[in-house]
Amino acid sequence: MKTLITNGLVVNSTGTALADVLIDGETIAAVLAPGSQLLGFDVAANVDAVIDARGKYVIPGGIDAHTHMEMPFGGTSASDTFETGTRAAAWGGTTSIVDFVVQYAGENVIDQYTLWQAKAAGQCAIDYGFHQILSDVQDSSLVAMDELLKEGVSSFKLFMAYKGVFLSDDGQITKAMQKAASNGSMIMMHAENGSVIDLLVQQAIAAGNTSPYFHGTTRPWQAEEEATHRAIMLANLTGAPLYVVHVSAKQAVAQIATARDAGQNVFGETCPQYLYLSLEEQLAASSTEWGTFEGAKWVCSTPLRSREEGHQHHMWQSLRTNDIQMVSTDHCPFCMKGQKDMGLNDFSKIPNGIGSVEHRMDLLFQGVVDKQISLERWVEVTSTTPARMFGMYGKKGVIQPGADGDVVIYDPNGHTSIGFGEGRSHHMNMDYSAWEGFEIDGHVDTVISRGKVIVDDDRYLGTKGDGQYVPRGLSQYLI
Ligand code: DUC
Ligand code: ZN
Ligand code: ZN
Repeated sequence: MKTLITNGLVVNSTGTALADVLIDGETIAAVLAPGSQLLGFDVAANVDAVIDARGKYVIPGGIDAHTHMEMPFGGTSASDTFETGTRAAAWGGTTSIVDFVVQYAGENVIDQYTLWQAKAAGQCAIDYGFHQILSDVQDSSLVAMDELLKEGVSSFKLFMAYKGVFLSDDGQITKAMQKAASNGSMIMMHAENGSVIDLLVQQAIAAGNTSPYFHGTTRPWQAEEEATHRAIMLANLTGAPLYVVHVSAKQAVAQIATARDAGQNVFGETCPQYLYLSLEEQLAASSTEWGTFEGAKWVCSTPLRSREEGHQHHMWQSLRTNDIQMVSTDHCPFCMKGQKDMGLNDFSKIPNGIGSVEHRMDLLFQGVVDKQISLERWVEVTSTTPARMFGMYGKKGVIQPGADGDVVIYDPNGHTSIGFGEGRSHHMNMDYSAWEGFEIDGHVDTVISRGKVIVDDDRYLGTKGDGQYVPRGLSQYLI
């Protein structure tokens, strides 16, 4: 199958050009001057399909490097399976995810990796890779870090919060970092001080402060800044590269910026929820249906921060200045009925997470419209940097000959209404939308995954199992 996308504005992180894009089979074969002439040969007359992208952007497919499909967590499991979550991602212009294999204390890392490969096999709508979560860092886990590298798992996530579930102590973190420093892999960190949070949560519940709002107040920015600083110091000690996930506090950004300015290999990721949503507007929300429990829809960790304190504004600024390098979703959806409502009388029992995998490309494009980031930076933070950060660049994250045919045609004159109402868009397996009512001045028109059109004109044309496992190399930000 040969497809030619004509007359679009090709947007790479390095710049834009009016060009035609030829996809041959699963691969981009050529990027041509508009008009599709190649040494007098009429390309358009010799392909199977021509897609007219006049007036539209032609961008590399989105890469969401932080998702938790069907993750067992908080006494339940994330409501999107690999099948439903990757299909929703495709609807929103994301053509690759990197999900997390979970290892809880006592479990064997390689056994868990094998289990996650089996869960995802034949299910995904788009390409997928894996990071590996390590909780207790057993001797066998350190050996597994070398073995997994050969399998294309080049990043390992540790948690400084969730005691008894995921938390690794500083000694365990140091051990894993020493291994990463020696084998070239990336350490990803959930940076919140778990002991402090556990104490504040206990005190809040004892005082009768049980509503979702207190999820935010018991995970203060100081707990994020402190843990971020500690993670940076341990990375400095060991020489490991460090990627801090879901940064939400401006003070944590400052720690990352300081370390980067000092020459350390430290990177920061934020998520759409920390750019748009807040403690005051969402976590404190009440509705007729849910009363003061409405805020449970937005219980995630790190938590939504105060708009009065200016975290959201600072996060957009940090994306512009490259103090924060990329945007993932931390997609971890739970339904209100039967999942979030486990915490009706105790916010600490609300499963942590919100669903955004479908909307990340749109929400960040709105940042272009609102002049928060440039068009090229949109592509960079949603596709190119994730590809480079996690060893996929060249095949992913760029429109160039030799790259996978993962291409999105985005209409800047289109419109997307997010949510469940009439004419709105929502395909994730949830009974609510964390983004209900958001209006986007743009629209994902066509999504092509390895040369196959899987979304076109608001129709889903893909099939379960289209997506393939992507073995990843080392981060291209490291020497
Ligand atoms: N935070 C969430 O909100 N959900 C999944 C795990 C995490 O760290
Ligand atoms: Zn986390
Ligand atoms: Zn996460």
